[in-house]
Amino acid sequence: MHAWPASEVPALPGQGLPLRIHDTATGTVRELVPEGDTARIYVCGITPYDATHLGHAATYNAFDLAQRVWRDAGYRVHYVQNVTDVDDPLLERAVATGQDWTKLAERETALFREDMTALRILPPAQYIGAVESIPWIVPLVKKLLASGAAYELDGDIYFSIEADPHFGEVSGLTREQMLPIFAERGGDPDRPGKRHPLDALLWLSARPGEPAWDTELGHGRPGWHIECVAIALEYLDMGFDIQGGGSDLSFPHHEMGAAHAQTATGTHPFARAYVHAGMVGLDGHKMSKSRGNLVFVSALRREGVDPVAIRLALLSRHYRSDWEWTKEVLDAAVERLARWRAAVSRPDGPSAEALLAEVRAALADDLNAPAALAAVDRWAALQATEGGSDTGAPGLVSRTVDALLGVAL
Ligand code: 5CA
Ligand code: ZN
Repeated sequence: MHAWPASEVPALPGQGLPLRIHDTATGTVRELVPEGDTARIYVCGITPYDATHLGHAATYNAFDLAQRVWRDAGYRVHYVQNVTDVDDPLLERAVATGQDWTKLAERETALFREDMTALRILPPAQYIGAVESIPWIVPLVKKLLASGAAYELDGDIYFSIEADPHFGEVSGLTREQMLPIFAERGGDPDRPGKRHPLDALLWLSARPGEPAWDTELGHGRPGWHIECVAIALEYLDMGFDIQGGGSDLSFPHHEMGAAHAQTATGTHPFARAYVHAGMVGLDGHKMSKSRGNLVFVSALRREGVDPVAIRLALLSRHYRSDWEWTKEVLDAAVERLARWRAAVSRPDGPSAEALLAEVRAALADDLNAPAALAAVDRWAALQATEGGSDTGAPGLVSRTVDALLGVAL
């Protein structure tokens, strides 16, 4: 399916720094140098049964920063994202609201594209639906079956976690710690007949009233984890740089995905780093479609909130921390945006070369956006109090925040 239009990224003088980023698998922040001239990144996309909320937006904002840092450091970026356009929550919502599941998915995906465009999140080169990926999923599952890493249970097909000696390395969880999380996040640990309670579905045989496809695996639909594996392998291959998403995906989704891919290809690792954004909450709970405590990007836009201010609000929190969306967070961003716009609207100002270096250093250091905002705040304060005579400075500040933070002044 098609992605969304890219906003232009202005060129900056000099070159950015190598990206250091936190990898969940090692628990460390380390330099991640792409092999060759292209960084490869896969970020898990939405399940389109409801509109984009600020938690989703915060996660895509984080990976957008990684993309911008790499581009500034002289790399091309090959970015791939999926849309889980067939899965339990989508089908359940369609039934509950009496809608056609394809129409629901199409409508919410279209809204997501609009939100991403408004927030100036750079689009993926390939934006691929689960349904589109079925032709790549089938041979992968066949391969896993042939090697004994997958098995049938009443027409469904499961992945055997024991097939991957690296299983557990992404999340670092013990089997005991995994079990309750697996049950909470779509797994079925108690189903009788499984070889191991943590084994995950690769393929579901057709359920009454649910969509299904005729394939060599039978009449059915794909499981969730294998969808992202098939898409990532199709476009990025093994050993790509970043597998990204929110921290709720580290287990089981990214753990299972890595295990499926490593077992199917016989190589390791699936991704060189597993990068996870913190959870955005509202009223003391993680924002989630199932809980319903949501603030939608589209609703804020409809209320007339400048999307640039929404983006600045997201940038004001470090991507790895869990944080609460409040009116104060948005108000502070609106105020900051006005301050910055006033500062760059003057014909001259204090030199901005140091600011560019500071923003580059902050973002290269595990995408520290709050530190980057603080650096711009300092320049704006100096502009307001002392001003300066550098006629190139306001333009350079505008280009810096545009190229590196996606903020249009
Ligand atoms: N389609 C799958 C991934 S393959 C999925 O998790 N979809 S989702 O719509 O539930 O979430 C889309 C992305 O937003 C995921 O990366 C998820 O980790 C992230 N996300 C969901 N809720 C939040 C939240 N409250 N805060 C931050 N990120 C979130
Ligand atoms: Zn995914």
